[in-house]
Amino acid sequence: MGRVGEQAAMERALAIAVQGWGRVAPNPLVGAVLLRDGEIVGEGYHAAFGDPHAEVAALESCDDPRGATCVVTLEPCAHEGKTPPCADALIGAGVARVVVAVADPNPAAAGGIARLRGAGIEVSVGLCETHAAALNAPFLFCASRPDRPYVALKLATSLDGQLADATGKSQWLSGSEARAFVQWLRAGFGAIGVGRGTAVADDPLLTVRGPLEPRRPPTRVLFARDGEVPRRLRMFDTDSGPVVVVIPHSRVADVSEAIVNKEVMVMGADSLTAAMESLRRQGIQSILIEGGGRLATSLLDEELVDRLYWIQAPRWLGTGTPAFTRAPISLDAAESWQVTERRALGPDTLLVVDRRLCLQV
Ligand code: AOF
Ligand code: ZN
Repeated sequence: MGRVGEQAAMERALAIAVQGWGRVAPNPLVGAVLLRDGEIVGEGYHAAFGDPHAEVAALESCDDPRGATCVVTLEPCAHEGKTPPCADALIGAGVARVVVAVADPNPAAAGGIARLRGAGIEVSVGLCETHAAALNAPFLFCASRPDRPYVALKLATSLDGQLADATGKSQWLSGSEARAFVQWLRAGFGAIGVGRGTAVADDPLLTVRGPLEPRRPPTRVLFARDGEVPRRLRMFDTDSGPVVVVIPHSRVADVSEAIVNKEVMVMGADSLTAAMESLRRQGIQSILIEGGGRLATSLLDEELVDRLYWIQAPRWLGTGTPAFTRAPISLDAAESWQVTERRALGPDTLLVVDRRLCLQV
């Protein structure tokens, strides 16, 4: 194997960090690689909430970390949290240099960079920072925005942007790889949301049913702007995790009365912005919206979407249910988003597109 540079080591650290998806939230995904003379001599990642941090896992995997460079996706912590400070562990282990992708915006944990430098360790910050900021977009967003959850939209469409054919059929537009990806994706979000149209048309369970079992089952959220909610839906099964129905305040009493499962929480909110604020107050830090087109359009119109996971199936449907039905936006006024990832999911294509990433703390 050729020599591994710091860039390649950071890419490796970012790749292994993802293995904590669904298990570490609301903590960030963090990976660390120990490098000596162009060779990887240790690596680790934060595998589960409360478990050792990435740097400590990497140090534990290494016979002799003295003089090595630690390449890590997030600033090493300086706090005594569920585990002792990583900055102290790195100092104690005698590493010579630390390369950090992004600073930690969590005031309780930050300060590791200064502490390392104070101990005479060379620290460089910013390598692969865009990739690292995309990796932890929900964590970084929540640190600077206490008002609402991080909102991601997941849509599977045809080549011509339809969510369903002209008869309303959408199962299965995308293939099995894309569906497996969605199960994995769900596991890392605090909540999964749908609009009333989708809830009625598809009656989805909205549970996580892939091989990755989430640390906590995501809360399932039904957004019913018109306040019309069926008495029974499959997603109202609270044995599979908490359920919230969001409706206008004026409908709360009636709907609470009507829904058969009394454990379903009925939340009054007169706009999507107000709904998101209430969800954050309930402790939800990230939500994956899975449709339909009307909810997706309203969220975009209200500037409530931070990321789009767009699965494009290579089929034509002509007319059907369009993903978006927005008012015209002139090219001069059109906001540019940033493609963070392009990936094949079997025959389908995944595009991850970010509105803006939080880099500054
Ligand atoms: C690191 N390395 O691998 C992670 C860090 O709840 P605790 O005690 O585990 O602390 C979590 C906080 O520590 C988290 O919010 C973030 O600021 C930082 N996470 N830091 O040095 C890691 N996961
Ligand atoms: Zn730490």
